[in-house]
Amino acid sequence: RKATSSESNPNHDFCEFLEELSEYEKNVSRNIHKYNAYRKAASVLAQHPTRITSGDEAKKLKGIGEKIAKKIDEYLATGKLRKLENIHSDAKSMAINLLSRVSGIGPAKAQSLVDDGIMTIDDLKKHTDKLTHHQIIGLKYFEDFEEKIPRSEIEQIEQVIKKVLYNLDSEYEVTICGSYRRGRQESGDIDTLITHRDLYGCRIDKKHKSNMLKNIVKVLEKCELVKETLSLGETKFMGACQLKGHPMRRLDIRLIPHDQYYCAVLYFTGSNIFNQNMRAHAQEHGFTLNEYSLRPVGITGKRN
Ligand code: DCP
Ligand code: MG
Ligand code: MN
Repeated sequence: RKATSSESNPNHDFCEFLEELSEYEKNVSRNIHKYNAYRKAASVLAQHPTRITSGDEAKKLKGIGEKIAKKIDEYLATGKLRKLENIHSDAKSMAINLLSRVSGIGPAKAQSLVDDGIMTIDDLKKHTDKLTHHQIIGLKYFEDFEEKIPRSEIEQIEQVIKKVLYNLDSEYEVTICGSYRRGRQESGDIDTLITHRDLYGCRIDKKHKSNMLKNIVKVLEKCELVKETLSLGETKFMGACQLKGHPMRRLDIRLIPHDQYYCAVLYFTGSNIFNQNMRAHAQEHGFTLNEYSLRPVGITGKRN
């Protein structure tokens, strides 16, 4: 699970309810401001070295205001939150949360399915006519995709991808980013970045580029690593891969121009909150940082 819910975090129970509230705001209320506020508070508490013993103490931390402080007091006094209790008893919001866990189903789609009376995964299996190809595959491997991927398995997959690609062309470069590159023992998916020396910003010949990722996917299918395609464009592949005897795993591949590669590696390594902080830090020094480049403010970055 998330770093904030780890046992070594003395405030993990607060973090857990804040994360649950943030998921509720994102998926049910669709209030992105509250979602961000709860996530920020959870991240601040996760980094706090000692157990918080009152709302007032929590309020001294940056990112925790009156409302969250009150929730901490309520939780400390009663061991639960009325708001969460109400959420739990709300079957519709439960169903939206459940259906949003299917790869390809976002909160709006989940809402419309629930409005049509679809409340469970089994219901959904009877209504695949309402789903896109991505969503159908997400449903087919619902249980597999929920399982975390052990680091050792990603290491094996990394070896396969590197062997196959370097064999195809020694000028490819491959980096697995995301939580794996942050050193986590388990990951939700495999975030693969690939570049090639010929793939250089605006100079890239369009035809060459448009076939490159499709060819990569083709060879990864041929070696029986890639088993499903959710979506495939010129620069982005979303799909599923599987090692013999293991669950199906979510695999993302992005093809990146060589001159943008290291900013992309940085961005796709995350975490999300680290990226936000790093962008703010760059801004304070008069730079704009994004997934394409790091530049003095006022000069645009994306070129292709
Ligand atoms: N990212 C980001 N902002 C987003 C989406 C992604 O900054 N809105 C970056 C940071 C993430 C990275 O991309 O760490 C990969 O995204 P994932 O959703 O795959 O997240 P993680 O790899 O960090 O976690 P998980 O183990 O759940 O895949
Ligand atoms: Mg990931
Ligand atoms: Mn990912």
